[in-house]
Amino acid sequence: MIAKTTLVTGFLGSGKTTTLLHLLAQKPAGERWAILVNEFGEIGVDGALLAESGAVLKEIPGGCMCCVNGLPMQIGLNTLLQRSAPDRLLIEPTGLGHPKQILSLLTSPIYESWLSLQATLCLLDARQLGDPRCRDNENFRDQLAAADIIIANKQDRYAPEDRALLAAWEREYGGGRSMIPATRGEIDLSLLDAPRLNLRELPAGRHHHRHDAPGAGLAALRLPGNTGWRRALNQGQGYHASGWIFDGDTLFDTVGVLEWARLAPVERVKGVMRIAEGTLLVNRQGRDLQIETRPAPPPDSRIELINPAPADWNALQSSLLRIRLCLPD
Ligand SMILES: Nc1nc2c(ncn2[C@@H]2O[C@H](COP(=O)(O)OP(=O)(O)OP(=O)(O)O)[C@@H](O)[C@H]2O)c(=O)[nH]1
Ligand SMILES: [Mg+2]
Repeated sequence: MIAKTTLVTGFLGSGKTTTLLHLLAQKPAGERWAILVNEFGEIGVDGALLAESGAVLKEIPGGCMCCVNGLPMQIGLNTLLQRSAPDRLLIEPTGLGHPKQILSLLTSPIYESWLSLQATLCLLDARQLGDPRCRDNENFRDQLAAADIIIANKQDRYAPEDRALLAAWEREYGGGRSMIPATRGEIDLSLLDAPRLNLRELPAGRHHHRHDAPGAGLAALRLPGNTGWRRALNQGQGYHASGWIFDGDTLFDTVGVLEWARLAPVERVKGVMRIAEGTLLVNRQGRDLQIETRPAPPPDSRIELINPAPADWNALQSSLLRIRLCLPD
């Protein structure tokens, strides 16, 4: 069985997971789908969002991107292909990663009899074209350069100037590729069968850290004692992340979590938290905060913050700990 494989790229918060959820909701009964997801942060939240989507899921923990895109990605891919023999495989790499390594992995001869790579779909929030931190980011640019089809997502949020930026980008860099407008990642399933046409050679992504530099790469911190939670820090690609994971018994104050997520002085917040009513999902990109509740409680609570500059993680942690309702014994 050869898995039809689609790489869904796009910068941080552009709507990759939302798009996967939309595609999964259209999965024909009887087909077996698998998802491989890799996040920048060590405390994966996208996996929890995709967990009940009806596909076999494999998460690659965050960490240093040049390392994660190598062996861990390959091991995750092999496990998925061998154990679940999917009809279709969808891959969401981190929004802060460079597409070159994952594309060379997927097109390497060892996978020829396992998967057939279809068009790469790149999610673009056109508002990011007006933000120099995105526009000048090599990974942002190369994700777009490597795409076969660009999904101009979040159309509901565009101002006229964002549309103008998008049109200018398309004129200069589009190269005749399809640009599909979308809201909430609502794209047609047939895009998964579009062929891969863009075979341009990308420059290799630069490594943005040295492995021997203090504090570089992943630094997971297990706190002493039976505290029922732990924190993991990560940095690389010009971004910093801090994530917290709490055991399933820890209950959070709903309003407290919403305020914390709204006010945290960071670019990106993603969380799946246990509240008295079940599960609270929080997802913030810039100032856009989306929330959702589900009646079933999550197996654990996890929340991740990502920012271009380091934030005061300890202060954020103290306020997060204060909004727990039940403290474990
Ligand atoms: N208003 C609006 N919000 C959207 C749209 N698509 C996605 N979002 C929201 O944007 C936020 C980020 O979406 P995700 O799907 O998590 O983005 P992502 O690219 O997977 O993010 P990372 O994995 O962190 O890079 C979420 O709060 C989504 O609900 C859209 O079309 N319009
Ligand atoms: Mg995602």
